[in-house]
Amino acid sequence: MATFPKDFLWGAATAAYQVEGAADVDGRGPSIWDTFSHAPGNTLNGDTGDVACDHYHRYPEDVALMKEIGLQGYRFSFSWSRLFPNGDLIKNQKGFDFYDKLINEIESAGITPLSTLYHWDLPQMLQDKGGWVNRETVDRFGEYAAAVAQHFGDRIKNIAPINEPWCVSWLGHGLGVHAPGHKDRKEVWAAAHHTVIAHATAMNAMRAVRGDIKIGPVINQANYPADDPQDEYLAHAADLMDAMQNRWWMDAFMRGSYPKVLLEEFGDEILPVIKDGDMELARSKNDWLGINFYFDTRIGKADVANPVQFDPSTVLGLTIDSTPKGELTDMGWPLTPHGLKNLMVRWHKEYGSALPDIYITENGVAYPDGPDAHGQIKDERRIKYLQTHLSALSEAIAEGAPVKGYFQWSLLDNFEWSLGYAKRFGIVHVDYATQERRLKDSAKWYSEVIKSNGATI
Ligand code: GBH
Repeated sequence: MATFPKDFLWGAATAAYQVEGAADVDGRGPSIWDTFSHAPGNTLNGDTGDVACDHYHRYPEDVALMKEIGLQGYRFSFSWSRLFPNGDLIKNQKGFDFYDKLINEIESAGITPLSTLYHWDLPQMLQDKGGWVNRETVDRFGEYAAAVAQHFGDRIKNIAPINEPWCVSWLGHGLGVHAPGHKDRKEVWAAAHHTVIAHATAMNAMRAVRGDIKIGPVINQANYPADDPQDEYLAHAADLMDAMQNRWWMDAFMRGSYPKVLLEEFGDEILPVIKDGDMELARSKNDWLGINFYFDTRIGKADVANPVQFDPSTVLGLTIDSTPKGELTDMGWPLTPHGLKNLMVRWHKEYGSALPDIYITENGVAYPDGPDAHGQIKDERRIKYLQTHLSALSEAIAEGAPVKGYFQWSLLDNFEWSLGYAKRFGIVHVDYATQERRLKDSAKWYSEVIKSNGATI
């Protein structure tokens, strides 16, 4: 039976561009995702976040749903260009009004808000000056962070500066599947380093404003098991993949260094973007650590018929096969719940008492299930996914991993980036034609989990 600590925090998460809509309403400025999704060929069916779940107008109903489910925590992100349309310090008052109302609604429902400053929607004006490849963006981000802490810090006590900096760097600048859609490994290293420095800069800026905000990074992590660990090429490929996705961020934040294997192989590309003093700045005493987990990626020999389409290993110059095996989700991702346990146990062993409290800030799955003739949404496979991952998590906790909370991704079906509205991660179904919300069976199941603090898993 699964057991969780007494004060474990049960929540769900969303992100601004994926749910808010109202892209052109009340003075919001354009972000790189507006530009990217509106350019032909970048998203499935040309979908954009213009309307999304219209959460900007429907937030009272959405907070009521959170309350009905019994969520204790809610992780959302601020849209930078709704608060500061140009990415400078000229405020958009109506943007501040929106988040004031949202936060007050969340708090009156008795729910703890946890917020992200940057979930991929850079103000377009900053992209026009080079975006995350330009070091100046770090300074703008620090100013933005301080302004948010100043205004919302009396009510928001948990802030993650950047969501999944790996995705910002690799998917945005290496694979080109996310905004700004570039494919250039040199840009990847610059963005990867600048997001590390931006994290620390934002942390220091917020702490200078208020001492009572708890700050942590949110890192997407995965294991990269080699099919044959004795095979030198595969073992090396697995090591590189682990270094670029997990250790780049963990080493930077925990130790103030980058993985040796990356510096050895790509030092001529990486070192030019690192300035004196950067690595001391990078090593930041985080109050907590957010980890997003979806699945592990196997590392195999490349001589197969169906290599996966968007493979980050190619950006490193590797030729491997990582075609997932076994049952797949609607994203084509494998089911690897034990991977979540492995990661937690790994960090616990590696860092011991230096490891801050961990929150699983995202975990969830896409399946297409919609309402049947009676309006019921029987998403049994999602329940199974959540159940197996939460069981794995409880095993890690039993082994001593300091995991203090879990945020399911996502509260609502929403704009799944390049895949638009085709993929549904919600425990609440959204009918995009009518904007009608309906609890899926998984939401009802999750309610019971929360009520029993995990005993019904
Ligand atoms: C999260 O990203 C996002 O934070 C969230 O906004 C999003 O809606 C959610 O997941 C669901 O996708 O296949 O080569 O890209 C998760 C991103 C997905 C990034 C798996 C790494 C594997 C490597 N991660 N991906 S690749």
